[in-house]
Amino acid sequence: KGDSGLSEVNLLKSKVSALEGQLKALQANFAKYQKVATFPGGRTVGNKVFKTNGYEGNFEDLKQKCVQAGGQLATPRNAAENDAVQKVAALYNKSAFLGITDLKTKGTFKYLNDQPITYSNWLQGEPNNNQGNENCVEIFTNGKWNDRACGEKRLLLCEF
Ligand code: GMH
Ligand code: CA
Repeated sequence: KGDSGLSEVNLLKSKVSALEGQLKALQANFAKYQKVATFPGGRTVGNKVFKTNGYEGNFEDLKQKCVQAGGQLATPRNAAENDAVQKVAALYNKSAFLGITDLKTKGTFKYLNDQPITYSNWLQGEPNNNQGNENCVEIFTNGKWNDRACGEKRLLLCEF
């Protein structure tokens, strides 16, 4: 068993070494695709990618397009994520709809998973439910939020 134990160790060493090489190549290729994903209309925060394709539509249209692409509407959950979303909106000089509404619970804004929001960046005086018809949330190019009618057309901004 002595010899076969040694050769097993050597076999494992060569396998670990091969995996290290493959991991290094994968990391380099991953770094390249991060650049591809964020040029020019994307930003990353941790493992989250925010991205637009320049399309504009109403809330339901945008929501569906993000899901169809394998993501969901951008949902900034902290200041760093809000900054990333703001930068993409500013790049296109357009407001975007977020993945937040009070459609089911008027007056209480929730994520698309029905959980109440734990971060917000409302403009002073918002949300004001203007004309009793504002159940969606737009983010302005300065990063501030405003409740807005879901039928308005805004920039598509998804997260992945
Ligand atoms: C009203 C006023 C404005 C405000 C808009 C906005 C619409 O027209 O209170 O000052 O900017 O509503 O909230 O979504
Ligand atoms: Ca409003």
